[in-house]
Amino acid sequence: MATTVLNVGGMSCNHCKMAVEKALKTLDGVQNANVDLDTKKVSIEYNPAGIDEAGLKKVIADAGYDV
Ligand SMILES: [Cu+2]
Repeated sequence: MATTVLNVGGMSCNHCKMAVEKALKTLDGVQNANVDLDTKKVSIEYNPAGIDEAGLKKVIADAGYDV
């Protein structure tokens, strides 16, 4: 497993937190995703064999947030 922390813009409330976490967790390669609204960061545990950081960013962008 690898862990990465990404800065995500546009998250303002608990709904945003849930939306970003849910979008990430639906991915096969993602083990866990946790948004910190105070710092606007999401830490993601993922399997690098299943998805790369570019793929993670794409999913966040597709959910409507700036990454
Ligand atoms: Cu929100």
